[in-house]
Amino acid sequence: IEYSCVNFIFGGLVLWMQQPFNAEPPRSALISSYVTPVDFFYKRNHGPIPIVEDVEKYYFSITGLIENPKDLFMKDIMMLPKYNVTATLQCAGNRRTAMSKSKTVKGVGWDVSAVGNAVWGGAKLADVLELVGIPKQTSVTKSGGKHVEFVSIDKCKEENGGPYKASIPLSQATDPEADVLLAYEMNGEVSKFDSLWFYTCLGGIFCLTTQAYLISSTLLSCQKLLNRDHGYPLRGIVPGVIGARSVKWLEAINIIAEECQGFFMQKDYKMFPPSVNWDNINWTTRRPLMDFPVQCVICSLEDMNVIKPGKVKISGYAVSGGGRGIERVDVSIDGGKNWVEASRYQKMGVPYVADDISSDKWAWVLFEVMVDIPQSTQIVAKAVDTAANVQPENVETIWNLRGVLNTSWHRVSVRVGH
Ligand code: MTE
Ligand code: MO
Repeated sequence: IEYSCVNFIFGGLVLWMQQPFNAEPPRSALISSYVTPVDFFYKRNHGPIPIVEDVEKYYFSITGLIENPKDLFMKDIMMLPKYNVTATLQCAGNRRTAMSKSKTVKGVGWDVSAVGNAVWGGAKLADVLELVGIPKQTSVTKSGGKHVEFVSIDKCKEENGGPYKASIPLSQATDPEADVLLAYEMNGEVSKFDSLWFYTCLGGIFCLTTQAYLISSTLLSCQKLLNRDHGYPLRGIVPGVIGARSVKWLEAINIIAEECQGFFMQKDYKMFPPSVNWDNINWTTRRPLMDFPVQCVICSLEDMNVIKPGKVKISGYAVSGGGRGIERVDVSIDGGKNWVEASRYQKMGVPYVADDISSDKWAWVLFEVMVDIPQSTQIVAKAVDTAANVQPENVETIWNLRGVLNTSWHRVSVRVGH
């Protein structure tokens, strides 16, 4: 059964769909820390969350256009050098609801929090591929492999019951600088809660004893380094790229000649012009979305909040894809006529400088600025990335039927009351 749009607050997350499990935190939670705690990290699933019971027995295979296909166990991955990469993961559908206000779009009705910033711990995919004989910086294997396809354990209806999958170019996968990971840790946190808790609570409504049993067994089985909702025991992390390419619960990695032909690469997560509708769509005319464009969101205010006149702190996040940092964040308190520059940071109290080598290039910056708001108005925020890319002013100009990549200027209306 699917209960879409059950707007249900559970464990601090707003639940959009119970099955598959899709939830996001309230926007204010995002700015309370630079690294998003696992419990406040959005969860986006296309199918039921698989349960890997015995991590000792877990393995995935690397096959396809390579000389020596191999099965790898967790211990093989753990033996490789471990990297901690701070990277923001953002769903291409983040801010979809705002896009659907312009004209209906199809998809989960995300607000502005289908995004989170985590420290992912794991092996570099470039090192893993070296284990099976593919050198660093390879764009094509001897047998003609040009893409790396991640295949998951979870099955979804869009794939007609087949696994969720996606691919990235081999050149990116074998580039150590691209920081693509097979991650087995998230924030170094040992996870306590996952969506099983939700089902447990539902069960509890009907049977208290079952609940007690389930809670204890969930507790015992949840001492995992990577939360089950986020891909336990192993997931891909492709920094700077839309979330959909960071495949969770890896079952296999295939080296293939052409881009992955799966549903989520070819029939979804593409951006079409505003003129394309469900009757005239031709999916083959567009490429799969990869790098995220520059994005910026105000998190300290909800639409139509009532505030007192006077000084207010406006804060939020800004992030761009492809390893491009954030150059500037502008805030307006008059609907976009006049602007002030906000200050930016990644570590609390330390100002962020876009070209500083110590900055986390795959991660968001948080911004804040004090403004004086005398009367009801519209507050706007927009960012510029280090390649001088800017955001579109209005959502209408980038409207697309799947409601992806809404990176238009973020606007919140506030009412000033006494
Ligand atoms: N991987 C699998 N196996 N199944 C999925 O449904 N969803 C993708 C991606 N990887 C998905 C997946 C999408 S669309 C996003 S935005 C991110 O995972 C969300 O990751 P998270 O749930 O850890 O936040
Ligand atoms: Mo997504």
